[in-house]
Amino acid sequence: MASTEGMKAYEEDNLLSLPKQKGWAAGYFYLFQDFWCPSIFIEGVINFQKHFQAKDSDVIVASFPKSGTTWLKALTFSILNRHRFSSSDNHPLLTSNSHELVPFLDFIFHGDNIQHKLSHLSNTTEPRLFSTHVPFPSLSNSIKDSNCKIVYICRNPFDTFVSAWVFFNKIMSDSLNEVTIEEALENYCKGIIGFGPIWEHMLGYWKESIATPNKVLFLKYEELKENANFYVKRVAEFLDCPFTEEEESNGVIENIINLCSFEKMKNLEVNKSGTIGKNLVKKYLFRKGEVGDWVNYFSPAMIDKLSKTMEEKLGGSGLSFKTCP
Ligand code: PAP
Repeated sequence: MASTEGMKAYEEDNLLSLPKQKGWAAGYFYLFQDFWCPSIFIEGVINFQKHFQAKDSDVIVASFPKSGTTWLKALTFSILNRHRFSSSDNHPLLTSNSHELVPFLDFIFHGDNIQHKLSHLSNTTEPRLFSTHVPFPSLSNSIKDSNCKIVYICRNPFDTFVSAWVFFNKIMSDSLNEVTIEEALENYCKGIIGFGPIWEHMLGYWKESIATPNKVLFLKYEELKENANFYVKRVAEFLDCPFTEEEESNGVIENIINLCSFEKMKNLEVNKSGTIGKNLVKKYLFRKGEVGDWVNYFSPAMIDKLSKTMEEKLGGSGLSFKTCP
């Protein structure tokens, strides 16, 4: 890396001395501010914390990886921008992946030209919509201190694990030795996964959503699947742009749900080929989009291991997930 501002921060903070673990795909995870940060994100995360100035009107989609980020980005974008774009024609989601429309704060400050990026962001039309995989305590102070809103999505750790294992092991790292599912689960239960431990990630936002319900809306992938209509309305109310009765009777909510549905998004030409950035193959963001697919991957011993870990980590928190088929 050249002498970028990020690199200076990298040296200042002496990250190289942090504990590190081999990642599931290429690269390492560094134990940074109590979470395992993938090496490719370190510079971006430091710059995000250092430079990003949130505005009160900002909306942040936050998630643990493989929990439904692509879907929630699409839904939130469509809800916020429904007066600019109808759900049927010329909608940006028909020609762009939701990750292209809702950038990751953890990644946009990677590399040089930070000042240029900051000035571009400050001129972006409001409300600005961003996303992050960073745990709540590590968000930039301006996000915590401003009136901006955070919509968080989590998912049953069983399904999140399978989604991540397939994605990182089979898809992202074709050229590397495969990590077995048992080995991957071992690491996952120890918290070792990008942005993990998953329990701390979920609990950080969960507690914040209870303490400041106007600031953080906590959603579950399973509940969104089960009752999309209810939660799309909930998100709109939370973002202070509730649907009118007229919109409801004109089918605006259903149109948004259909536009953002797994089948619709997976089958759009824009999502069938190409990459986001250099490496993220768009079609791999859409695998099965189901609840409970983990039963096809877990042995009884693995179920036992993850169930016990979840009981230990989440027990008493009020946050729970189904741990039997
Ligand atoms: P990311 O962290 O790489 O952005 P993310 O979008 O959070 O991934 O999660 C991907 C999961 O969401 C995949 O789940 P699966 O592996 O169990 O299939 C993906 O299929 C699913 N997904 C993507 N788009 C949608 C959608 N529109 N509706 C429901 N699920 C979706």
